[in-house]
Amino acid sequence: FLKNGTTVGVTCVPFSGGQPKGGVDDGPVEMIRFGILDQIQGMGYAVELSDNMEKYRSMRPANDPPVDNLKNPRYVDIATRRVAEQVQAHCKEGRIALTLGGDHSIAMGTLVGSSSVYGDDLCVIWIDAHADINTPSTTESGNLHGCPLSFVLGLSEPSEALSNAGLFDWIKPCVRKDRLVYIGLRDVDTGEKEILRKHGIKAFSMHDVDKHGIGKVVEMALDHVNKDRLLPVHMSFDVDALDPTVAPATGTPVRGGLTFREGHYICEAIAESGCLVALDLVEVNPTLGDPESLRQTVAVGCSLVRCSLGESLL
Ligand code: Z70
Ligand code: MN
Ligand code: MN
Ligand code: MN
Repeated sequence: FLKNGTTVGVTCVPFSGGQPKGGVDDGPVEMIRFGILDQIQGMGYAVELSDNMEKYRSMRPANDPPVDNLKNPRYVDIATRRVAEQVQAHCKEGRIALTLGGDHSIAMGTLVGSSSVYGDDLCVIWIDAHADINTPSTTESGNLHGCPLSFVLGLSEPSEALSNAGLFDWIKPCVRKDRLVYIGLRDVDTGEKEILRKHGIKAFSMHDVDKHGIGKVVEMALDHVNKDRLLPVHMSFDVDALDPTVAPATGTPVRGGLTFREGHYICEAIAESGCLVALDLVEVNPTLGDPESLRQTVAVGCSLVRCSLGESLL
């Protein structure tokens, strides 16, 4: 696992348009304030930061009514398109693309960006309490952070309304459904369960973590998408995968999540595989809860990033 000579390409996305709660747009700046960039450099990596993160805030259109029940569709479209460009630029240069969110809708952009460079080989490991695979027709909330995977997998034909508005037409199916695997699920919508079943998408829920232990689950997850450990891996880590006692400052905490060690174990095992090419760390919301919850959640987010980059490997 070579750190010297490897560059981490960091994209900060202060964006909350994929869900209703403000504050998640302050996730990146809080992680930077906590020292994440210096910490990565201290591990022996070079750090290259995408320019002008504040531009994301100014991209919100003045008028953005729902399309097909989807909320803030124009804002999510334009912001995630920029994320895709920034992540693509890092991957093209052979950097590990680290994206700090922001809500999970930004993964539409990160996955379009990484897959544009790694193509069909790309494996996606999605760590989350939620499946985030609603289509524009199955979503009940209309929040796009619950939908990114359906777009990149190409699970639904673009509706007439979305096509007419010219939205998300730049997202082509770019992730293979047999190269996607979940860990941590425990709050999956009925429509999403049908989608997972219909498409045979592999998911390890908290039940599986209890049953097999995290070591076995991560091994089975990697075996499913990346048997020989030779393919590039994009890990998308939603902090709400962790138990709310571990990561309280997030928009939709769900009880019964990953422990501190289980979350870190996943990151360490991915680092150990040597396959990581892209990492998203999303849904840290520093405005939810008391100052100690905030500090704890930001700290754990930074710690997961460092472990994914190999900090705890001897
Ligand atoms: C629900 C929806 C979701 C995160 C909530 C919830 C999705 N399935 N994702 N919090 N991070 O609205 O589609
Ligand atoms: Mn999520
Ligand atoms: Mn989630
Ligand atoms: Mn368009």
